[in-house]
Formats: sequence, C-alpha cells, structure tokens
Amino acid sequence: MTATAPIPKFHVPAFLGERRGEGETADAVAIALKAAPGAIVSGERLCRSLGLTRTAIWKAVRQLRAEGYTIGASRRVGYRLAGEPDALLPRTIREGLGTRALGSGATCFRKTRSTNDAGLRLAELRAPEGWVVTADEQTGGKGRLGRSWYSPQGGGLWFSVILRPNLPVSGAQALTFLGAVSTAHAIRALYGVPVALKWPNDIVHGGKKLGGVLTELAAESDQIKHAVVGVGLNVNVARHGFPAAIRDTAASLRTIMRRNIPLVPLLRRILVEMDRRYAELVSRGNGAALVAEWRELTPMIGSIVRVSHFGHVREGTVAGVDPDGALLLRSPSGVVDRLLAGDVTILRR
Ligand code: BT5
Repeated sequence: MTATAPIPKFHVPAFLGERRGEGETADAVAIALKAAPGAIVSGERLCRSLGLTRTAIWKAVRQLRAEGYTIGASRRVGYRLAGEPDALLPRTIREGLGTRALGSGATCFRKTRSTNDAGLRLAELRAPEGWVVTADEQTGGKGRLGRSWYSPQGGGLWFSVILRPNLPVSGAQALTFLGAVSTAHAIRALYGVPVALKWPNDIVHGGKKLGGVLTELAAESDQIKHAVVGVGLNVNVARHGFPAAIRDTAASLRTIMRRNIPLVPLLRRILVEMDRRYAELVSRGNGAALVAEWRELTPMIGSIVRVSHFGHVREGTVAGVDPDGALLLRSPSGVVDRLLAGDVTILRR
C-alpha cells in the first residue's frame, strides 16, 4: 500500500462479522509515523501534512493502538511509532506487497463463519479480483463435503482469495493446486520446512495435516464466473490445542518448529507466490505448469493408495496426475482410472 495505491472502496455487509483495520485516516497516520521510524512526529506536522484536525489524528492513534500498534504520545511533543502488531489488517497485508492481482484489497474479520462464505458473498457483490478475506477465527470453517475446519482465534491463517479467471470449470483443481503449491513454497522459502502436498487438497508434514485448500466457484455455462480459493493453515496451534478427534493427524508450524510464527509475513509471502502463479495460469489458460509444480511437491506418485468417495472405495498405484489435476490410479489389473475427487489414504510408499 502506498499513497498512490489506495485500498479500493467496497461495501461489505455488516452481518458477515466485525472488521478490523479499515479507515483512511488511520492508514494515513500509520504511513506517516512509519515514514519516520523511531522519531517523534509532532501533532502539528501530522495535521499539516495530512490535512486533518488534531481530534482526527488522536482518534486515528486510538484506533491504531486498539489494533495493536504501540504508539507513544505526548500532548506537546507528538507521536512516535514504537511497534507494529502481527495482526491481519488490510494495511499490514497490503503495504508494499507489489503484487498484480492478489491482495488488490482485503477484508479482515475478527470473527466470521467462514472466509469462503464471506468471499463468495463479496464476489457476488462484485469485489475486485484478488480481494482477500481473512479471519482471526472462523466459527464455521469448512472443509470439503460439508466437513468442518477447526479455526481457532489466532491459531493460523484462515483466508480466502476471490479470483475471476477465464477458465472452464475443469480448471477448479488447478486453483486448488494454486493455493497448495503457493503455500508450500512460502513455508519452504521462509522457514525451510519441507512441507509436502497430498491429493487433492492437503498440505502435509510428516504424514500429518498442516493445512487444506477449499475452492468454491460460481459458473456460467461451463465457464468460471468467480472462484474463491480458501486456505486453512495451522500456524500457532499447540498440539493439545487441537480437538481430540484430529490431535494425532494434525500438525501446525508451531508443533513442527517449536516456536510461534508471525502470521502477517507468512500470508504476504503466500499471496506473492500465488500472484505469480496465477498470472501464469491465466495467461496460459491451463494449469499445466501448476500441475507440474504440484507433482514436484508430492511423494504420492508410485505409492499404493486407497481412494474413497461417497462410499466407493478403490485401491491402486498412483500413476500421476493429469493436466487438469485429476488423479490417475492404476488398478491391480493395469487399468488406469481418472479420479476427480475423493479422500486418499496412503497404504504403502
Ligand atoms: C480441507 O478439507 O482440508 C479444506 C480446508 C479449508 C479451510 C479453509 S480456512 C479458510 C477457508 N474458509 C473455510 O471455511 N474453509 C477454507 P478436507 O480435505 O475435507 O479436510 C477436512 C478434515 O480435516 C476434517 O474432517 C478433519 O478431519 C480435518 N481437520 C479439520 N480441521 C483441521 C485442522 N485445523 N487441521 C488439520 N486437520 C483438520
């Protein structure tokens, strides 16, 4: 975010949840204080340079403090920024992000039912492409097929991105791969943790689930009208913080790295990774490059797996994934099936 790239204005229905970090005055004051790191900026100078009253400045400072900024204030001398929060706010997400589409704007909820639900709603209301929806907590986080996604307050990245790719509906799996591949690369680049991917939508480490991607879309005669790519990534959930039902199958960056990881830099890196790959996906018109990258990050090819889908169970060897991201499963009789959906258990590598 710079002075030349203001956050686009967009009406977000209030029932979706309480939002954080909005307001042009707070943005302007945050930028002005950041531009003078460690220095005291006089109230008078802020008023003059921003064209605001003392009261407006004071209100903005109060808002920024409530968002977690540490701002020293002395009535006569001025204001000094002493610390920025690791808080998911449109400002902290977008500032200097340098992306083309991803992060064109952001809506950051303290709490919402599901960022995918909110994203679908905002997409219908014509939110710009690349708009990001985050939540500190989801009260009804969703997995596939009506399953739930555990999303505790501050425990991870629970976010969705609105995209309007010129792709047929069969491009949906490529969008899921876009979320998974970008997240894996961001984690590898920032923390060197060798996370892997599991078909169709898992981000895994040491056989445990670190994250998942849920792509939902609206279509018009087989073309995607808009898509919402939702990523859930466990970051700071402690092992005993997971509900008993998933304690043995879930991991977080904290359980792997034994320390807390800041959320904002990780989200920003994921958005940057997504932005580059999304531009390529759209310009090529197919997900071949993403599928190739996904293949590099999966240990599944050649393993023996069981795939179940609505009570239908098959076993076989993973022969690969096709250009649409469908799983190619070779049965013991040698026939190769193309599977578009299902849950995979790895039986033998
Ligand atoms: C997924 O579904 O893995 C997709 C998860 C997508 C979540 C994001 S968060 C932001 C956006 N908004 C949403 O509402 N959703 C997206 P699936 O492959 O169906 O896996 C769901 C299963 O994973 C559950 O049935 C549990 O067994 C397990 N699970 C639930 N919460 C988990 C967690 N936090 N960590 C690991 N495993 C979890």
